[in-house]
Amino acid sequence: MRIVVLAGGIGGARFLRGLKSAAPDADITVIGNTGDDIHLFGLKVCPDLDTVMYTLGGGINEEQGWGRAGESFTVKEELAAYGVGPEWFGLGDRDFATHIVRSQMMSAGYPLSTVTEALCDRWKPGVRLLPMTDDRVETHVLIDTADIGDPAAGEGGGRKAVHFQEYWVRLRASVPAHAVVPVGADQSKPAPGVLEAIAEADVVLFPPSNPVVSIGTILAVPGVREAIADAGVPVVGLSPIVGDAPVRGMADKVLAAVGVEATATAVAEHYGSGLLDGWLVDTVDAAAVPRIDTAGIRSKAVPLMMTDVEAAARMAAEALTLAEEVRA
Ligand code: FO1
Repeated sequence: MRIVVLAGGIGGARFLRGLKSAAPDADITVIGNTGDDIHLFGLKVCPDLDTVMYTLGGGINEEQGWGRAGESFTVKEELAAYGVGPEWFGLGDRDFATHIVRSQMMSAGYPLSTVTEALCDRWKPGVRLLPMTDDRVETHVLIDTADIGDPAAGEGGGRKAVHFQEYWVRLRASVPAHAVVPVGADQSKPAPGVLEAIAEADVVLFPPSNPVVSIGTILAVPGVREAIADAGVPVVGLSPIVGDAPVRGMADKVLAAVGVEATATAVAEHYGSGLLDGWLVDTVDAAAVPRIDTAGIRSKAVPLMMTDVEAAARMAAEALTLAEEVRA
């Protein structure tokens, strides 16, 4: 069975670990979000690609869900000693090596997809990891300068765009987001293999990743949404919202920015029945199933807390079962 998964960061990676366990013989292609990418210290950092690669390759810092296990921060300390920022983004020494190899290969002219394949030669994630595009896309968030005491605010403040990572990590999404913009998405093209993987898929899955800044960004690459809608195979998603709150991260902040309520139902309707055929909600949201069904999306309530690999495997199995029910 050929499975295509649109994945963001931590939720997507943990789901994929369960999917590999639930469908060990499946041929899994991951289309990874690159809107979180950030250029720091002359290096290109790809948080969502690295989180998938490290998680499936066995190098992830399990508690954090990002970065490497067994990290040290000597380089980070030395950069700070030079007064070279930003200090708020925690890059470890082992992680730096990934960004150095990636940046070196990209300055030699290799596209991000080739670089990702080369990095995966080491990590062997057991899936084919494709960036959504080889073109530069970076998500920016529009906030009020008054909310961050920005000296440049002047009277009455105004608004400014900050890089997603600054909003997410430095600001901890603690201020309202007025807009979320995947800068460059409109001009980007799907990376080599992306449209082919979707066309050849037997099922497409939307894991419990952030519907705006992760899956939404992947769908913003021209051609991707249409390819999935036209693939003619079941598209099944798992709600990242449980009991009207995001399971982790701060998805509700960016959902508000795009006018979507933080509920399992609202996210399903946000993707739309033109795209989604099935939608798993957690058992606490079982009351939402009839309304989602009415919206033309086959829904089912199952436990959606990925407490360990076995729980994630059960969720993945439920998603594949729902896909077969939809296909029938
Ligand atoms: N998240 C944090 O909350 N704090 C950090 O200092 C941080 C550093 C970091 C470094 C490399 C990397 O690949 C991810 C990192 N993340 C950090 C997580 C990152 O912000 C998120 O994983 C994604 O961008 C959202 O899914």
